[in-house]
Amino acid sequence: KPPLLHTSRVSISLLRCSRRNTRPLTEAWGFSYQKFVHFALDETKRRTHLVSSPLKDNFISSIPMDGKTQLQILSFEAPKIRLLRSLCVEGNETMKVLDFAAFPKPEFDLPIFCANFFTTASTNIVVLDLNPLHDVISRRDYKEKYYRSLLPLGLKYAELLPWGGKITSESLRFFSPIVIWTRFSPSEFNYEVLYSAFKDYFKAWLDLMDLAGEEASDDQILLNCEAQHRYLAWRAEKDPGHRILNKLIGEANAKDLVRNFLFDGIDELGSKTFLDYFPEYKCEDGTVNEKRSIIGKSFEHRPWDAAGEFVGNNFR
Ligand code: BLA
Repeated sequence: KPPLLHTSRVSISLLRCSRRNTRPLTEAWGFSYQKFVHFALDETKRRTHLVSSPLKDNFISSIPMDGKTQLQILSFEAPKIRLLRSLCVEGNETMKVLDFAAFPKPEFDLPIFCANFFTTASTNIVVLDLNPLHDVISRRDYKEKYYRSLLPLGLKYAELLPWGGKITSESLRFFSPIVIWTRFSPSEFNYEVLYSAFKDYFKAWLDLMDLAGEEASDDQILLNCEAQHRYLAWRAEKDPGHRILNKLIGEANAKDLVRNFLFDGIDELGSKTFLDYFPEYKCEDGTVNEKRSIIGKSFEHRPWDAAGEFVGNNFR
């Protein structure tokens, strides 16, 4: 039986902050994703031995920017963490970005922590999740092991940060029953909720990490390796942020950043190609279809019910 994990509370200060307090932040640019990153690093350091990874040193000098935008990258590793990395884009009046992820070592079947926030003056696009390493629909045991005790946490935020509408259908297989996929307009209240959700989700991930035991069999480690490699292959090829990174730092630098920093491991954890994993993207001439989605967008409503059962498009 999986141990019952604590499900953190939305902080009291947040509850005191009235829901009606949704005044837009004209000075919203004062807010920063840096505090999210600081929180995560401090919290991780309290729980494990975090060491700086040399990965990022290869990039610092190779990123020409427009003179205003700052692109901050950080990367670390720990006894159970293969790669904990962060990309933060700020200093530009038109957007802010946080792409924060933690990838476990293949000896552990832990989910992948994933926080992707894209903010402009008019909107925020948010994906926050403990992305499952293995398929939560066909592998019920995996879902039970990691998500059953987290469902109350997911439900709380599903109310505060409601489902963001139709998405690339293919993305759904990388999301968990507690995924937060939402869009909202900038307001102090919304940022407080998002910060609170980030803290709670990250602490939940660290709790799982604390408890995780090393796999006993080499076969299982291989399966974990392949599952993580498939995930990296998906994101390195189809992440919606690529176009913006291309614009910011040029195509060659963006490609390098994506393959050797954001989704580092793609050349080490396996040898299959994107098309081996996702053959439906193969064009007649053998190249990868540039479309993000073959099936198209769907899932207008949250495709999991309150008990964490997958209901797909049959939302009632
Ligand atoms: C939009 N980002 C999105 C969307 C999703 C994600 C689901 C909605 C559009 C869609 O349906 O595809 C995020 N998709 C994910 C994640 C996974 C996935 C995390 O499959 C994981 C498995 N986003 C970033 C970065 C930038 C960024 C670094 O992470 C920019 C530098 C931008 N995301 C971005 C933009 C959009 C977006 C501009 C809107 C564009 C669009 O809808 O195509």
